[in-house]
Amino acid sequence: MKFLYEDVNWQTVKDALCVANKIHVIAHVSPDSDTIGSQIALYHAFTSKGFDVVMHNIDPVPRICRYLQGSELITHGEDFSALDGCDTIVAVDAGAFSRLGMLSSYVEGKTLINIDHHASNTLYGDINVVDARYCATGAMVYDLIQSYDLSFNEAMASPIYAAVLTDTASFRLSTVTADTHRMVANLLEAGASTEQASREIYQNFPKQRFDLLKYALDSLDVKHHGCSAWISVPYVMYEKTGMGAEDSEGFIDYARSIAGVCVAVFLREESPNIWKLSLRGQYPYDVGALAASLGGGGHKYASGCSLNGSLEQVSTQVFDAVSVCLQT
Ligand SMILES: [Mn+2]
Repeated sequence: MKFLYEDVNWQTVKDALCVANKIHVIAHVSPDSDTIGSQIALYHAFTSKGFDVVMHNIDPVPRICRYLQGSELITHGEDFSALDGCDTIVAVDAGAFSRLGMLSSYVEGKTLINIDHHASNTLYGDINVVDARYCATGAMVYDLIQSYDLSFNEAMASPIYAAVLTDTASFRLSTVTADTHRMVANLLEAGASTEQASREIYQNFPKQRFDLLKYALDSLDVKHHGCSAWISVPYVMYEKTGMGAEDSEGFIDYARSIAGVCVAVFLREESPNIWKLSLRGQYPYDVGALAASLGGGGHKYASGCSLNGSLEQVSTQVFDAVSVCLQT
């Protein structure tokens, strides 16, 4: 095996990168390990090709990614002025332009390359390589790096491993194939650190995260005769515990793991009356379509969107949408 997917055409991307003066690799807002891992792996690959590369995001690198070599080089914030010389932007794991958090004026006159595995991707780039067969954007980066005939080193392998590990919920999702495991074998041979990944990603939580989890589990409720499970955490709890969005990562898995549940719902109040809805579906229930009906997007069995209102208002709205989903 070489490529995960042989039929993906990386040539247009490579042609654009070849003529680039300076490349800006950007991750999505509220970054996760897939977007950051992809960003860092590309950074190392591009630098080894002799390209001039910078990494800049709107939001800071989450705690669980800070062990990755190169994460310290990622700058963040709304000020893009330091990126003046960049003429090519590579966006990783962002399903829509708005997910990058950058102004369209910044992009004007530059070549925007969109590399992503969300089925709902809006193809906002000048060049789009979007393929929902991939279990993670990190796996796409794996194929792109291979197309350069570069050999993987630890600096490239570890971030891709972290991306794939987390986006497959530790290799538990249906997106995982035999080739996924062959890729992981290659990454381990290249020096990807699995022990450090386990420790930093799954065994390094602040105690306050469990205060938040206790609250979340207290809110756990089943509806639709046991077919849907719900967890919600209001903004005030994030304030009280000092925790952020990344600290409730994985809470939805408790809802999903209940026997008989087909749709899991997690409502997180991002700021007063602004709720981030996360959804997980079980075959054949398409929560990607469900999220799209509420103005969001994502994958078939993992998706999300933003909703405004009180918990009661958004819950009613989501309840109705889940009812439709369960009937189809
Ligand atoms: Mn992803």
